[in-house]
Amino acid sequence: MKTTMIVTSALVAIASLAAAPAFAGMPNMPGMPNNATAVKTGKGVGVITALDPKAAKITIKHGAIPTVGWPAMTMTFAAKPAALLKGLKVGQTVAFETRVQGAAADVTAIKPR
Ligand SMILES: [Cu+2]
Repeated sequence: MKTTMIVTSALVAIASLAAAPAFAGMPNMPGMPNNATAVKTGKGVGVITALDPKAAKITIKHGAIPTVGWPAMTMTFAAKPAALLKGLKVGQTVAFETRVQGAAADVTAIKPR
């Protein structure tokens, strides 16, 4: 029952985001037009689909993060600091914090869950 309620509220969040014209370009989010330069932060949960520690990059298939205006998607983040990626593996489910400014999205904290 609890799971059903969480899923339902997530779907409502996704549906309301999808209705907003500003999200038409979401599949290409890192490069999407974005006139907002304000810094936003959010917490998400997702699965690591790619890791590039040398480039400090991590790709996460994550759920909706309402505080930064994102529906669920797969995207690449810059890890700041890069040391955050130590010990992580592709396929792990992680909880993370993100800092978003314009088209730049950083992971500022991350841990397996
Ligand atoms: Cu995203």
